[in-house]
Amino acid sequence: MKKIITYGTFDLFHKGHYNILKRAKEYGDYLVVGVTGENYDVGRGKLNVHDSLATRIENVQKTGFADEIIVEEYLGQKIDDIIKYDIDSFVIGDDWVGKFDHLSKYCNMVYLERTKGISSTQIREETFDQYDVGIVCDFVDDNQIVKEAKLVNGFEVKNVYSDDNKILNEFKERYGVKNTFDDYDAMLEESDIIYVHCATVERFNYIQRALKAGKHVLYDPPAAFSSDKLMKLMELSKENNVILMENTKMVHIYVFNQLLWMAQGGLIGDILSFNCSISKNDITRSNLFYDLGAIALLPMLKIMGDNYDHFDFQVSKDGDNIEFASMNFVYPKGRAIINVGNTVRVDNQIEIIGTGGTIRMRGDWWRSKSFELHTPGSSDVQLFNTNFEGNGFKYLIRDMSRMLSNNRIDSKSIFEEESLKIVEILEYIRKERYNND
Ligand code: C2G
Repeated sequence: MKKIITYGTFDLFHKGHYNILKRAKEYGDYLVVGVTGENYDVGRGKLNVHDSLATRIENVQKTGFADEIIVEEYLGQKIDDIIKYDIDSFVIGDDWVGKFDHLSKYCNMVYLERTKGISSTQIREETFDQYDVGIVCDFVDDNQIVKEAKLVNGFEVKNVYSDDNKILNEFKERYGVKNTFDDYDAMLEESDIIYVHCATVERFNYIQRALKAGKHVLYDPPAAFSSDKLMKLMELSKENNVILMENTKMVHIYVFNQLLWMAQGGLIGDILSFNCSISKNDITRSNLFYDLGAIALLPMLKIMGDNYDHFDFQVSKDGDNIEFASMNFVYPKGRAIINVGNTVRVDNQIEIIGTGGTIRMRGDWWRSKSFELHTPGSSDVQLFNTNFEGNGFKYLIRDMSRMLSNNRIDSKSIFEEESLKIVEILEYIRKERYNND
């Protein structure tokens, strides 16, 4: 009996998929079809898959060509499958030609001609709503959203606004964005979603105008220096029935949810200490302390909650610039220390010490792919990780895209209470600092 295997995502099942399965079956006597699992797709950066795994399997099954359907769950599984199912030939479309030649050590490799004129990508473009994103930006670096948005169904960063023409030209050249605007209202008209990615003091105004124009907004936190202003923006988003979402990539990355699960689920016992450090040396960005502080306070509030008894802080300044700040939160049963360095460098790290273990996230933890779990009495360090390229922006956009397709503006991806608390803390520091000046 000649056994054949083929693989695919089989999203939005179409004639091309049908044809390849038919020909794969005709190639032998017994056909095994591997359908990609959701984690596997996410890991290989394919975030635009629409149908659930169950639907995709069902569609393959309905063709009647598959004798056995399996789920492809990890990189390298193809080799294990060929051996396990005693496969004679591996069949796949010629869009993959040459890519699987290394498998010819294990079985016969067959690339069949792809059906022309149809693809899942094309169906997605025709079927789903398209969202044009416009960026408000006053610096050219750090705009990975342009690349990452392309990986999510229907999202494209098409427009950029700045009041500085030099920035507009450089931006267009570097990221290949279609339209540049020096008139914000004109960009609002041409965009469905606005990403406010500019100096802290300017954000409130741009966000407010976008919400009033009925546009969805993504913004770098903090949106403002006062919780009253943030509340006003939240109300405005509800009145206009549009999304107001913070750019906090971390909470959209899979590995952070694993960490939360462990910490909140008591898997490291009672939490005694939460330490978080963040630094970035960029004197060109004024108020960087508030931006970094906002990023660092979110994991603290998520893990420790907001029921601290009191907090205090110390800042070290160079002129108007906060070069280093240390915030100290005393909780009923533990303590959290947040160190933020601007021109003073601190090692980026999160360390959570519990009665039953310690969790450590090293390096740029806000876009981290891994964390370590140290358990008392064991010299083994368990590593939890996830694989992705880029800085994780695509996961945030994917969550936003889900909210849009489910017609929800009040998703669990939006952390209103935490955002307000963070602005309150930063506002307090800002006021105290000025009072003491
Ligand atoms: N295909 C085809 N004609 C098309 C479109 C797709 O013959 N017009 C074939 C592909 O060549 C592939 C199969 O249909 O053999 C499944 O395609 P996808 O669902 O796009 O799968 P893909 O994401 O390419 O995954 O491990 C996963 C596999 O490597 C392939």
